[in-house]
Amino acid sequence: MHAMNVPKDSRTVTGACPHDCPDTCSLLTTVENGIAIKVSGNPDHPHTAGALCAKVSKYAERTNHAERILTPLRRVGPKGSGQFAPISWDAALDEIATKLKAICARDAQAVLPYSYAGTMGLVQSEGMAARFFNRMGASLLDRTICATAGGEALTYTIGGKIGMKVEQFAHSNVILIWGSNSITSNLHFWRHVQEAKRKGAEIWCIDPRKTETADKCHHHIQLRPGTDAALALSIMHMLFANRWIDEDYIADHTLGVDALRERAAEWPPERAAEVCGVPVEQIRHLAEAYGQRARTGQSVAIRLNYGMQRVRGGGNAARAIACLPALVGAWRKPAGGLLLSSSGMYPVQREALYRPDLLAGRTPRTINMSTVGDALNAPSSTAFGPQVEALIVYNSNPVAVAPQSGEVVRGFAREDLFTVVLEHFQTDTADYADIILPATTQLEHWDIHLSYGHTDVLLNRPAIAPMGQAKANTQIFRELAARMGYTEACFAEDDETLCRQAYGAHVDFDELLAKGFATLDWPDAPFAKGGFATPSGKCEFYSERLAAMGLDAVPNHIPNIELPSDQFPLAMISPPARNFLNSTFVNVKSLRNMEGEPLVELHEADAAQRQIAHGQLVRIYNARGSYHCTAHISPRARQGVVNGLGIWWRKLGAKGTNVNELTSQALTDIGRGPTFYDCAVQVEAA
Ligand SMILES: Nc1nc2c(c(=O)[nH]1)N[C@H]1C(S)=C(S)[C@@H](COP(=O)(O)OP(=O)(O)OC[C@H]3O[C@@H](n4cnc5c(=O)[nH]c(N)nc54)[C@H](O)[C@@H]3O)O[C@H]1N2
Ligand SMILES: Nc1nc2c(c(=O)[nH]1)N[C@H]1C(S)=C(S)[C@@H](COP(=O)(O)OP(=O)(O)OC[C@H]3O[C@@H](n4cnc5c(=O)[nH]c(N)nc54)[C@H](O)[C@@H]3O)O[C@H]1N2
Ligand SMILES: [Mo]
Repeated sequence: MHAMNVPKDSRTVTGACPHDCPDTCSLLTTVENGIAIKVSGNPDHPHTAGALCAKVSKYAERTNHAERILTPLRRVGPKGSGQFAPISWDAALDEIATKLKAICARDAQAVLPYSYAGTMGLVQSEGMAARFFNRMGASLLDRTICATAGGEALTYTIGGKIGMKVEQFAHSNVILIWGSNSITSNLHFWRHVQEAKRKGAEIWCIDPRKTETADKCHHHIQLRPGTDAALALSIMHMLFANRWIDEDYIADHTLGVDALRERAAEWPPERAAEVCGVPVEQIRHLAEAYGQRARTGQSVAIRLNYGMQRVRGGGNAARAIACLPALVGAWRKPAGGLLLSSSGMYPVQREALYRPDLLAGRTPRTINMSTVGDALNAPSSTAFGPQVEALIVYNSNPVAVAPQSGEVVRGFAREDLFTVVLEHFQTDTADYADIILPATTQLEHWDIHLSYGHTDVLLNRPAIAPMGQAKANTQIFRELAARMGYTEACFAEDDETLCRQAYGAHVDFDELLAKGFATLDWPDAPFAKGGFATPSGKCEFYSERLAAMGLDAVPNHIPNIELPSDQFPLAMISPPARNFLNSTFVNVKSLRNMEGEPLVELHEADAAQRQIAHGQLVRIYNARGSYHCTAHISPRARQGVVNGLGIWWRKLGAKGTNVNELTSQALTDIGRGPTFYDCAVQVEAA
């Protein structure tokens, strides 16, 4: 390009991708005349390596979207009708503060904040919001909707969300991609797999759906949903039986091997093959690849992700899988072991940032976000506490993403519930607001990030000024705090100060300012000599802590709640669509066009049995509701399992439905998480 074609005020600003994805990319935003025109991957950041996914490549399109909410809005039609009129910031904040003060005078616990990972930034997620709600004494939110089953299971086993460094997978000899569609949801990890593959590594995928990732692996174990613990226990069975175990590592660095051996003895491969619905030879082959290669000194690694923990036994399954590396001594090698999440490696200064001291000795009740439908419909009672009277939603779209939409919608539709939604767009949730407040996007505010898939800290600088009248979440809570009469100095701190507080002296902020990222000190082979973060310091096959909670101390297979029945013979899973990020980007036209329409993948035999043709409109149903979408007869579906790819906006789907009409509010064995993929349905031509 000729230099004279570049406008004078063209510049590039370094930021961080805010999305709920393990990759946490470093972004370069090109700004011309104050407008963000392009977002690209930072070539200087090793984990990003100059490449973005299709979705975030469209981040400028999303930010500049014609339907961005750019002024505060007040409801003018019936609840849920989505009819709003603009109001001033003063009017909006005054009304909210007046309502909240009246409720707090009775019981602040009647106020419920509801938020998740619309932005993963430590500052714009809970930075100022947590201070505000702690000072108020509002109900606490148990943030379980994604990762607590696997996360807590890992904590009980190896001590936290810690493990291998992601870049080490490039040097592994065997990689098990377990419950993850990496090409869709963890693209930058997939690069390392490709490198390992080029060097001769053997790659396994364990997934009920024949994903684009499964297509590119050497082996695919297409098991029934919710049977991963059975598979893991039968692998252990073979490891013990063939002595493909590392006796020294087990003796020095693990707890409870005898109990685990006994449990594994109950799971010969034949039994697991029956439960998982896969050929027994496949299980034998996998156990051999994993166990024997480890015995001969090769690096065996597991990329566990969250797809396998969204069922009743998800916690136990994650625990069973997390025991495998210690059994074979895989942790001895930098390219061996396991990675589920790296978020526990970060020294986040939570007390400084979130200020739990502002609770001042109060212990508000905790409400589980995964059962928000039930919570909103619950009357006051001694067990529950006060009925929820006000709901403040930010960084989340619960009407679309929370399980059992019927109940969620019924709760949001309550005329006596006062709902405030901080958003970029008029989502399904915003439709039910009394007041919508326009929030800034990542290109318009400061933030600082961890990653749950690598080990760098990233800083996000604002690239452009807030659009329209949008304000950062932090600023909105600052201004609300002032109106509520909260005078503590922490409510006056600006976003850059919050960014500095997030890691305190643990991260060199000047380096962040200069480069946009900084690498944590996390060892290669972190558990080569043990040192697990559990109470015993060992990998806990046997967990005293679980036993004390009345749970099985040793991992076991816990069958799904909703096993196929005559009435509902099909198992449904609802993993992410590649071009959406949960329900984000569904309203970005270029990406929606790539996904086409809401659809369910069906195996040809299941379709034939029901006389369903490819492309036909179908009704998927169970006792909780119906979801109307298009049938795709697809080789990706296992017989008996349907894949309802998520998470469409209800209002963009047929009859205003999405896949969460069908999911239940039942919780996982460990971690109080949702059971999205533990769901039996029937399908019929519409
Ligand atoms: N493009 C894209 N990327 C995303 C997201 C998105 O919506 N879109 N979401 C982000 C979020 S919030 C998260 S938490 C992560 C999730 O990241 P991952 O945990 O890696 O999850 P997914 O990629 O959803 O892959 C889950 C896989 O698990 C499979 N699965 C379902 N049930 C079972 C089971 O019982 N056992 C086994 N073994 N597998 C099962 C599904 O078929 C699916 O292929 O991805 C993030 N990245
Ligand atoms: N059936 C089914 N349901 C699922 C899943 C599944 O696999 N199947 N996956 C589950 C998982 S893993 C997750 S993590 C949840 C995710 O659920 P959510 O965390 O609710 O994620 P999103 O649907 O992406 O909605 C995030 C919203 O935050 C908004 N937002 C983004 N940045 C900001 C900001 O800076 N300020 C404000 N105020 N708003 C912002 C976006 O516009 C978007 O509407 O969904 C869960 N639901
Ligand atoms: Mo998630």
